[in-house]
Amino acid sequence: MRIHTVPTQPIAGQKPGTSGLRKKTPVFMQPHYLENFVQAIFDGTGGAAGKTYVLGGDGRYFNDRAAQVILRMAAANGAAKVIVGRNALLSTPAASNLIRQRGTDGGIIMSASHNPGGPNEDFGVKFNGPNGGPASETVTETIFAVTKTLTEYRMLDAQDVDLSRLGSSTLGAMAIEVVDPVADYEALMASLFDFDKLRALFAGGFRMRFDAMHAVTGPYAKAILEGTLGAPAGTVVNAEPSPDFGGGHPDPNPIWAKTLMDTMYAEDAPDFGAASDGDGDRNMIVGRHAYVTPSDSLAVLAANATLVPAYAGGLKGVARSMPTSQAVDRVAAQLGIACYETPTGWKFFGNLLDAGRATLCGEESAGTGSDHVREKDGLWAVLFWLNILAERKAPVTQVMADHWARYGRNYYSRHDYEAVDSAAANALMDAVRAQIEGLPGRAVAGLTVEAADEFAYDDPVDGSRSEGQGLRVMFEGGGRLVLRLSGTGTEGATLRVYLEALENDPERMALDPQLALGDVIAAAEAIAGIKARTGRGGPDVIT
Ligand code: VG1
Ligand code: CO
Repeated sequence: MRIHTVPTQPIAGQKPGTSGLRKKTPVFMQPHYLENFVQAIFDGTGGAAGKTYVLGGDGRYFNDRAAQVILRMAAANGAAKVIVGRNALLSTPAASNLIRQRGTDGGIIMSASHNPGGPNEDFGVKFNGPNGGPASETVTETIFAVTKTLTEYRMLDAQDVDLSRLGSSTLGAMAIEVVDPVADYEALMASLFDFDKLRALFAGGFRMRFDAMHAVTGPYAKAILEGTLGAPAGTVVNAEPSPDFGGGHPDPNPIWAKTLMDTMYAEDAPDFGAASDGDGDRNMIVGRHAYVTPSDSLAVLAANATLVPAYAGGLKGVARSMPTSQAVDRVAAQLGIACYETPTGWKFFGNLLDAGRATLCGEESAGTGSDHVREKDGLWAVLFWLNILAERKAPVTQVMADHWARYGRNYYSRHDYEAVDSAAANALMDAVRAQIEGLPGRAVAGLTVEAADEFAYDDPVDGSRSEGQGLRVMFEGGGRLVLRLSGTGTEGATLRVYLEALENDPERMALDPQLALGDVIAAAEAIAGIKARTGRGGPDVIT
């Protein structure tokens, strides 16, 4: 088998966003596109020689082909070994776990997460470091810098590797081990949660629906919920991963998981509903007639953590991304533990988890996780909730009502304006940025601005600073408006408007969130002129 050195040229725009490099699939399939980026990953991290990696993806269109290319390139770059999920499948949290369990030098995850998949949809590649977490900003910037000067990449001349069979083989001088994608992950879950209690819960007639959205979590959820825990067959729906996610949008929110919402709000709704995204790191939690916002979910997990074996000794601290609601802050305050506020994206939690400063982390975008891996973890969050429900023997509505009665309620919603003209979106952000300094003290739509700034984060562990992480306006009384542009989209710009209002009146805990947020929504419009600047009548997605 020969190693070719293939001449190439830098390709513009290979700058990873919030979570890896994401582009339209045809862009990724262009000659040299994937190859350039993979070579930049190797070169930007000290070379692949002698290293061991984990490789897997969410099964979207081009996953299988990209895996073969990455394996041939790893071999040509002198990697010692690659551990691959069968059929090149691994959920993001399972990949993170394998990197850690096997002590590898990192891993490459092929996924565009919640973005749709298919020949004309999205593809993505992400590099995770030896701690199992997404590469830090510094590493990401180094990789990007390499893409701008690359002149060649290395490729082994070889046949495809059979990834459908478990076991060891070689590719040139490199070892390949094809592993069951579920086994190690399931063992990890069994070590964290009380599986006997969960089995007893299902044996007692507890009814659940898990919507895998035709994405990678299907096999995991089937094996664990229906297999090990004895939930009835049919509990997990849309469980077969498909290259285009059944033509859907594998984003677990009330819009894209509408069929699950309909089921959970029907007369004969099951006790508990959940969904996960393309690569299995996000989760949606719905009780019978009760959607739980991701921000509230994080707060509930923190408040009830000691009911779960893995966290029975208490939490070291919690962390949330800046736009995530402050519900978890109130829990942390009562528990007397630290609460960190980080920029959007899981890469910012890695240092806090590694340093033992935080145990639980979460994002408003339906990501929750803990120090068991270095990624957010959809099915883990679902099992966490089940463990809490099994202990408390109360429905989700009751758990939420108790929570709000004790901590108050942070009404919360995110309004997304998708595929907006990039220039218009940037102009909107510039216009708000220009007002920031003058906002404090001003009255807007019946609210008074207490403070306003552009969020910057100083990492308390390595001292690095990340600027330009979102514009925020804090109102008197605990309300908040945050504006930022998405870093995961592949078409135009996506404007995210995050809205929060704090309610402490026990009589006002069951309002429609959009109504409870009326003033903040009006203030957002008054400050940012969203309708006029985007040319849209309203948001495309409301979570
Ligand atoms: C979005 C979410 C962010 C999340 C990121 C990756 O980023 O807002 O919270 O970490 O996706 O999630 P952005 O830049 O589009 O707002 V996933 O499940 O795509 O790995
Ligand atoms: Co994801």
